[in-house]
Amino acid sequence: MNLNAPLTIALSKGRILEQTLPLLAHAGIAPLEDPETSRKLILGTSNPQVKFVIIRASDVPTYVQYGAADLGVSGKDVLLEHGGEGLYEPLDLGIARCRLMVAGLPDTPVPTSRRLRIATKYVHSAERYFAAKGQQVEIIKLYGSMELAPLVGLADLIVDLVESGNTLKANGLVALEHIADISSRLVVNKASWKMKHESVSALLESLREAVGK
Ligand code: PRT
Ligand code: MG
Repeated sequence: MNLNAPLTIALSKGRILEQTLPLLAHAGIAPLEDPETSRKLILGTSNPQVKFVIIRASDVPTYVQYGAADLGVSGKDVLLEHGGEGLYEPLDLGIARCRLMVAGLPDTPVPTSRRLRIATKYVHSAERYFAAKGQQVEIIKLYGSMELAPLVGLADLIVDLVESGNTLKANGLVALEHIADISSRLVVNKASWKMKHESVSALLESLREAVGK
């Protein structure tokens, strides 16, 4: 692919990188080093106009919002928390699919003397979900291992991502309510969309083809 402007793409290690690389390969873009093992945070690619920045999944929208990357790949769960300011979200890549769910121990009693406690990394999504149901809850922000919270009495319920359900099952928890279907999206900085439109749309069209829609 001939690009007339340089493009920086923000990606995170793990399942997003793994599942995005085949799509980028369709556009003739392959990293010059293995991003999973390299310690470099900026990687060149087979297209001299394209480089990758390798960052935390939850930081991708921020890099793209501020134009430190022109494009990125981000889970819808992360975008819902970020709010999507300064970004376009032109393509659902259909990868890293899972569901955002409410989960808990089977037969969780509804507390009568206090509000229901919800442990989650997804504070905004959880707040919105329970507010829409008219339910007053107390949100407890955690950064990981949400499944532990109901087991040790930190929270009544959790809001977390569920893929196979194995993590819930291994901890004696059950999925109770479905909040949203999640997949990863291509995000584009709004200024790059305008200023580098030819290059951005060439890449977008190639990815759209790779995704098959
Ligand atoms: O690095 P940082 O902590 O910021 O991000 P991260 O650790 O969340 O990154 P990563 O690579 O784990 O996840 C990146 C994205 O993948 C997420 O933002 C989601 O959009 C998507 N994704 C898809 C998932 C899952 N499936 C998933 N199963 N992210 C996390 N999980 C976890 C989930 O939180 C739970 O602990 O896997 C566990 C459940 O899996 P099952 O199969 O046991 O149900
Ligand atoms: Mg993780």
